[in-house]
Amino acid sequence: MSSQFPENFLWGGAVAANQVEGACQEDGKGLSTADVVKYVPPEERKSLEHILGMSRAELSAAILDKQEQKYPKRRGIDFYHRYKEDIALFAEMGFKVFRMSISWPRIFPDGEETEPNEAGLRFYEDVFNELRKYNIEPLVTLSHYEMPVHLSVKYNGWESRELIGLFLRYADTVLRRYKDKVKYWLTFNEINCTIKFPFLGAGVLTEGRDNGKQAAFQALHHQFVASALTVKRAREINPEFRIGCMLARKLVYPYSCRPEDVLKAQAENQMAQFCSDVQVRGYYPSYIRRHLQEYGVTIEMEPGDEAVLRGNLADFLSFSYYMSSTVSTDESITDRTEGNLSSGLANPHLKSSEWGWQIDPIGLRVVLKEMHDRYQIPLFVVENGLGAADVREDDGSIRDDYRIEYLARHIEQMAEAIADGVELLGYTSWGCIDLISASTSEMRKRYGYIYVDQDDAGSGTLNRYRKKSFYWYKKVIASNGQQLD
Ligand code: BGP
Repeated sequence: MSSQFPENFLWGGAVAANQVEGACQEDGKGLSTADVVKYVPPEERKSLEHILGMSRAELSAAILDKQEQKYPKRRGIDFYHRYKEDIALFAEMGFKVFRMSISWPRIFPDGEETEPNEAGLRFYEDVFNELRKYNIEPLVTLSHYEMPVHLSVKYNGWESRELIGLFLRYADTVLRRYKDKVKYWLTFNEINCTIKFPFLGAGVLTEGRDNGKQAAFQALHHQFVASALTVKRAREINPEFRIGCMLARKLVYPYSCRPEDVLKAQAENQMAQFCSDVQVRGYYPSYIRRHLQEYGVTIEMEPGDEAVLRGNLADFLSFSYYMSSTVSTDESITDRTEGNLSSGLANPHLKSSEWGWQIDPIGLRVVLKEMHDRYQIPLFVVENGLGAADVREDDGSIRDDYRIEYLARHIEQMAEAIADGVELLGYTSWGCIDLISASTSEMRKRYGYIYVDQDDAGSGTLNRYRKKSFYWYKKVIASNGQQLD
């Protein structure tokens, strides 16, 4: 049977600067909003809001805190110094594409400088040159939860409109500097997460506000405008650029066929869809008005914002997909499930990962078909993976058969979606090398094809080891998605 995947399908893996680089303030880099997020031991993890929320007092203390080991994202996995070794391993698997992000404060430490930090620019130039050596295409996220923390302190992050101009200064600088080295760009990682986690997504503190959602949606609007203006600027710099928007695509099913459950699931799914509507269609969909009313939110727009959104649409739509969940209006159903920056009611038909994320490969096909039907533009799966507590055996092997099973089933469903008519550009599985978890800042939750010898406290040699899935993914890529088992 011939592969469903097109010959030029971009197989690869994904990371984010704040979860891998380390070198937190080396070579001129400024502190990012990721560098002030503390590790929270499992017994203290009340909720994601608790882990990812931030008060002014916590923020001020963290900025001054020199006890680096409390902040795992300050050390990452030392990719900053080991990127050549890591890229050689990606090349050994046969990667065609590598998704990474640029850390804004490595280029503009406080975010307000008029001149960029040359050492920061040089680092990413070296990384792109290393990727080019192996014909690996960079897929670069401009903002992946790592903005200059100074902008959060001074402006309350993206709630202030000043951020648009400052972001464009940063985006323009890197788009021009790397215009001959990078073709594929993403603006904001999981832009819809700003709604629920405004500090993570937009450096916004909502402490003491009677309506935190007002600040979150206003910040999101500024990000939409900045994203559209970045698309505009990019096309002026290099018409060959392909600029995508990026969503956390959380698929929510109705718990039952009761119409009330169907309606509730539709409303939940609309909150992700709203962000792709704005960036792919170019306007706020009418259904969002009722959601905003219910939140008591009034978005302030400047004259010209709507024209900017309408006139600068994304070239492709990328998204993260890990799991699905369900909702119900029946209060008696209490069995809950966790998820990627989300939670919901557990689906009795699905198994869960150790972290409680429900494994649903068919759900990936559902969202691919839904989004392709809605937008008729190319799609890109830029995050998908299984977080698990991998163990290195005495013989040095890491037998992550469970990850192979998870990935193989999801790749199978991508092939089905392509057969259903979906135009899919590529697949960068999340955490192609073990890294610091975004939500919990732990190392124990591993995603990689490559094991990194480091624990939650930062102890370990940082040595890299190939897992069983490393050799499996190499065969998947070599067979263009045909050899999955
Ligand atoms: C997404 C982020 C990634 C990645 C992923 C896995 O929200 O874009 O940075 O971390 O989630 O989540 P976690 O690391 O919390 O398991």
